[in-house]
Amino acid sequence: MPLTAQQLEQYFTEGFLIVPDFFSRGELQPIIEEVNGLVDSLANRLYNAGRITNKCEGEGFATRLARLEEEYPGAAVLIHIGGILGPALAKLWESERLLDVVSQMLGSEIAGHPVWNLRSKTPKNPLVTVPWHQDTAYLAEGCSSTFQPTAWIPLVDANGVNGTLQVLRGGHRSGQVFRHRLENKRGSKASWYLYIEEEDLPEGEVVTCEMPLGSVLFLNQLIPHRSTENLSSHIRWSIDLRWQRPDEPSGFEGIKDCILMRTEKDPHYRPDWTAWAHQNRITDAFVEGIGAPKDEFDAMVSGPWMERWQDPIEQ
Ligand SMILES: O=C(O)CCC(=O)C(=O)O
Repeated sequence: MPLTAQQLEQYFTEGFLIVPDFFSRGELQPIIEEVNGLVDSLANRLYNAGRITNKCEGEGFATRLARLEEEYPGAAVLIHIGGILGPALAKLWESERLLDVVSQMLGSEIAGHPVWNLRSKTPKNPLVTVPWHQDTAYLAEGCSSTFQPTAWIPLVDANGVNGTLQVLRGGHRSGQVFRHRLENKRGSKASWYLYIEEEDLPEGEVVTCEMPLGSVLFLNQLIPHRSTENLSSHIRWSIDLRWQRPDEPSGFEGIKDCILMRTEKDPHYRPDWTAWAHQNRITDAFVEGIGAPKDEFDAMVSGPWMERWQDPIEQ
């Protein structure tokens, strides 16, 4: 199901594109089961370590992690930073369906970018409400002109109530990286997110992306976007995946490499996920220097953007 010329044009001019019914529920089900396995494993590890007394086994995909979060604040962040790519998600990432669309954007040579996320947006949890940012700001300076399309894929119906994405229509067009600040400097919020002040955002219409299960939102690396608060009583699960041309700067050099996914040199080429899928970009790379988590249940995140956006005035 390639994009139409009109969809591609919309993606390039507006910086985003919503494609409804891109995946069937059945195609996403193996990922949902994989996520259930991750949550179960976390519950068991927290229980065995004496951090929780209730594994919340009676709850399902939509609620279990939220109950665990009540037992152990930070559980949702631990799922986010778990970092191990499961086989079902790897299969989706390298699927013909996605790569055919990405090749319409990037051409024949395609690599997966090391920044991917499984997001468990638990209800009324400010630590999973992501403020206005451009994805490129989280990478090293100098790679903002590397074209890095993202696919944001909800694993539930995502909407204005449970905290879907909002994008600033056409906000990528100037090619500029706007000034970002570290949110953990903004009072008491112990988050690792970057944010753009409203006054630093370009003019543009804010679009709230209504995303029924099965739809995919394609984003440009420069489009300002955010996710709103989850006001519902269930978890808004989603994944975000990124690609680029393999020979361009990734902004993640020295931390984790891109993984080649498609090349015209070998039409039968398939990525070998063995080592890559087990290299956790968040924890492994920061064991030295920037500050590794103190123990496996420490829910703090570090990354290269923390250095990049230090504000000298606030030191
Ligand atoms: O899923 C979310 O809540 C935020 C996603 C996001 O901002 C991103 O993928 O860059």
